[in-house]
Amino acid sequence: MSLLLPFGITADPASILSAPDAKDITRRLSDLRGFFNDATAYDQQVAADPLIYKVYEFEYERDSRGMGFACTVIMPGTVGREFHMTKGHFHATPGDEMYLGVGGQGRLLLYNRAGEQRVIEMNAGSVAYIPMEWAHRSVNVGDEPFTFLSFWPSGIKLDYQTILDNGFPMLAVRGANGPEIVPNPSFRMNVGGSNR
Ligand code: M6P
Ligand code: ZN
Repeated sequence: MSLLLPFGITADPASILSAPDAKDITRRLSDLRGFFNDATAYDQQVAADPLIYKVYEFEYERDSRGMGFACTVIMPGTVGREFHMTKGHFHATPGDEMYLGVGGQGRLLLYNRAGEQRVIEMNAGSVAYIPMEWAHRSVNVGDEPFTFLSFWPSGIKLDYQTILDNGFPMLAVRGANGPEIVPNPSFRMNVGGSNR
C-alpha cells in the first residue's frame, strides 16, 4: 500500500470524495428491510423506494494506527410515524467512535447489553462520544437533512444482525407536538447476538 500523504478537505460530499480511496454508500428504503418498526408502513412506502441516507467515507488501515471518517446525511421523513434513521449497529471488535453534528436536527439513540439506554440531541456543533459497548443509531427528527461527521479507529467490524434480531429499545416518532422517544413494544433483549 502506498504511503498516505497529508491532505485537507471540507465536510461536504464532493470534497470528501476527493480524498484517497473515499467512497459513498446509498441507503434507500429497500436497503433497510427489517429495521423500521412498522412493517405495514414499510411495505406501503418501499414501492417508491425513497433515499433514506448517504454516507461519504474513507478509512485507512495502517498497522493499527489508521482512522476512519464519514459524513452521513439522513433525509427528512418518516416510515409510518418513525423518523428516518440509520440501520444502527454494535461494534463487534474494539474501538470507540465520536460524532460531530454539522446541520439539521438529530437524535443519537444508544443502548448496551446491560439494558441501559441514552438519547443524545445532535444539532450543528454537538459532539457525542460512543463507547464501543453501546449500539448506536442516528435519527433525523427535523424537516431538513440531518448531517453529522463520525471518526473511529480503523478496522472495526460492525454487528447489524443483533439490531435486526432485537430492534432498538426506543423509537423516535413524530408526535402531535414534535419528536417523541417512545418504548419499542417489539424490542427483545437477546443476550446472544451474532457478528457480521
Ligand atoms: C456513521 C458512522 C458509520 C456508519 C454510518 C451509517 O457515519 O457510524 O460508521 O456506517 O453512520 O450507520 P449504519 O452503519 O448503522 O447504517
Ligand atoms: Zn459505529
